[in-house]
Amino acid sequence: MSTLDAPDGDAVFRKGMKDASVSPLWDVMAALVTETPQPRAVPYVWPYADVQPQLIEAGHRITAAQAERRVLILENPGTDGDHTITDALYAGLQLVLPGETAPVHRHTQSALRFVLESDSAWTSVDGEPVKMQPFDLVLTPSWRWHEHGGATSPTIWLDGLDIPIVQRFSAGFAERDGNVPANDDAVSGRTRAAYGANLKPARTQDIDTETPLFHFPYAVWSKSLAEYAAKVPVDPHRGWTLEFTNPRNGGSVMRTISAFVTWVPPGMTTKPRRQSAGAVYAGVCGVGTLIVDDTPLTVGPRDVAAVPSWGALQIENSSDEPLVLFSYSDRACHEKLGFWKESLEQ
Ligand code: GTQ
Repeated sequence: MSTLDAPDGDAVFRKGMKDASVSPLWDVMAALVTETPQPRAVPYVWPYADVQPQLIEAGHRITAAQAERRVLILENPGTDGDHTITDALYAGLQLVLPGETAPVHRHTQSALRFVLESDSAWTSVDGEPVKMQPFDLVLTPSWRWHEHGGATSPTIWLDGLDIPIVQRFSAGFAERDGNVPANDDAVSGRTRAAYGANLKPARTQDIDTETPLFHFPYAVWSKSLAEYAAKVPVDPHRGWTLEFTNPRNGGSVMRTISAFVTWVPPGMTTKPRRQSAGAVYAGVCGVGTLIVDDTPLTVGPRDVAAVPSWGALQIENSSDEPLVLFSYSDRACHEKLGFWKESLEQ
């Protein structure tokens, strides 16, 4: 008599499998190999007016030095407190107060900062400081030493990191000691002078493919985006969207994270667009609605929203001023791994 013929055969078989650390694919096949992405993350918005006071309260309770980074993580309600805003990305709001320095460290994880409030704060990358102005994009690519300081008023930015991706690969390393190698080249403005005008230093071939530019000032990107909007017909699915690029290869701004700015004119609602990448949006100016499948997310300046993989996204600007949004996504990974898909609907 085979095990399956025994009265309790199935239970015995299942216990045997469990004891042998195997499991039947047929129980989970449909959940593992889905016809379309089934993200755990849900469409969601974090209004700045709700989160900013909690961050200021955190400022009364813990110093930047104690916390290492004083950050409130934006936890997607669908991902069960596992510190993700989409299935593969992390987001947080970081506060630096006058007189504080968030101590120098480096890690495998790539980080971007989208500045929400700042007068005079700086971030330094491998010792080179850049001043952070509202709506500037500042990058800390993988394994670069970085610290933050110089605030003269409470300074707040959106942190976007690939923490869940690095975690899934168990590929994370970090160094926290202060043994930062002296970088004699680290003069403020050096990188912009070298790479900021589609030029680069004439010397041996770059072996590093990571972006050398790590500061994309609002004053520069907003001017380009406005001129683009004035000269090119609007894309029905994307509004006017420009991607930040790595000047070394024209690709995504960091290896794992893509970043964009979007302009939607008054009165426009974009046609539904799905993409396999999960995205995070932050409002810059105007007020609009991200409609994700049937969920409306109202986004004004400094509000942050999650648009999970394969959600049908429409961006509606019912106000009478332009709606400008910053976004970042894991599209860079999808493209490199051959995963990326997009569906433009009517
Ligand atoms: O500023 O280096 O939100 O290392 C999470 C991890 C910020 C940072 C975060 C980090 C940082």
